[in-house]
Amino acid sequence: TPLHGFLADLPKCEHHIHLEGALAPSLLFKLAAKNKIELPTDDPAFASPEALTKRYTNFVSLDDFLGYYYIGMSALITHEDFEALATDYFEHAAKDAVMHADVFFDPQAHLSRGVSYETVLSGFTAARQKAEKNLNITSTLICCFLRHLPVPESVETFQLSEVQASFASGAVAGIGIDSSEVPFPPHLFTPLYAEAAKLGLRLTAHAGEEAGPEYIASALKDLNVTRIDHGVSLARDPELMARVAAAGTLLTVCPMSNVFLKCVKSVAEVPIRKFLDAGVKFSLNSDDPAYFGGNYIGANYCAVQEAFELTVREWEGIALAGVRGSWCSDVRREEMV
Ligand code: ES4
Ligand code: ZN
Repeated sequence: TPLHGFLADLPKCEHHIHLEGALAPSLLFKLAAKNKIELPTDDPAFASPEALTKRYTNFVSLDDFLGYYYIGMSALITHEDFEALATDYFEHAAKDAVMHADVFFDPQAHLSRGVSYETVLSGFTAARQKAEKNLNITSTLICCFLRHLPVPESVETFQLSEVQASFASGAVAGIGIDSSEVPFPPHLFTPLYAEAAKLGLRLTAHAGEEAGPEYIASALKDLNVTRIDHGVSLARDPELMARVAAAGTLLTVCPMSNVFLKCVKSVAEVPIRKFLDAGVKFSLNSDDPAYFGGNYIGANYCAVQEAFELTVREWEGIALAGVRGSWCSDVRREEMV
C-alpha cells in the first residue's frame, strides 16, 4: 500500500473493539482445555484451531458470527483468563501504534454462565493497568447490553450493585448495546439509557450495521447517544447524514468487519468517501479482530487506503477526529494531539 509506513506509524485511537472479539482460536482452545469446557462436538469447525480459523472466514451474517462468538467466550472463566484475553488485544494494539482504546465488554454473556462481574472486571482492569504502564496505551471500558435479551434484564444488570460501583468509580465510562441488530431497534432500550443518562454516563449504540438508517435515527432521538457504532447505512439517508454531521456525532466504522459479516461486498462499498464529503466524523476500528481474519486496526487502515487512496491530510483529519472523540481524560487528549 502507498503510505504504508505512514499509516503503520500514525498514532491511533480505537473506539470499537469487543474484548471478547479478540479471543484467538489458539487461546480459545488453550483456555477450554485448562477449564475443562467441552466445545461443540457436532460442528467440525471445532476440530482444531486451524479448522476454526478457516470457519471464521466464511460467516454469512452477523447472527452466524454471533453463534461462534458466544461459544468462544464460554472458555473464559477466571480472572487470569480475562486478563490474558485483554492483554493479547493490547499487545496487538501497541504494534499498530494505538494510544488510546475505548473497549466494549458484554457482562450479561458472562453472568448468564455463572461468571461474576467482579471476575470479568478485575481481569480486564489488571490488563488495562499493565497496558498503560508497559505499552503507554490508555483505555476506557464500555459496558454493552445484549439487545437479543429482554430489555428488563438489561436494566436489572445495569442496577446490580457491583455494576453501579464500576460506574461510580469511573472504571466503566459508558454503555452501549450490541448483539443481533434486527429486529431489536434502539428505541426498545429507552428505559436503560434514561437510567444511564441520570448517572452522566457516556452513551453509544450499535446501529446501521445490518439495519437501515431508521435504526441510527432512533439511537440519536430515543437514546441520546453521542456516538454510533458502525453506521454504514447512514449514507442511504442524506438528510439524516447532514444532521449527524451537524451534531458532530462520531461513527465508529469497522470496514473489515462489514466485509466478513457480509454487510458489504468489499471495503470499497463502505461509504468512507460519502462521510468525508458530508463532513461526518468517523473512526476506523477492528470490531472483533480475532474473528475477522486476525485483522486488527492497522489492517483496517490499510484496507481503507487501498480502496479509497486518501491523502495524508485526510488521514490526519481522521486521526484528529479519533483523538477528539475518545472517551479519555482531557490530560490524555492533550498528550495525543
Ligand atoms: C458485534 Cl460486529 C458486532 N455487531 C453487533 N454485536 C457484536 N458483538 C460483538 N461483535
Ligand atoms: Zn461491534
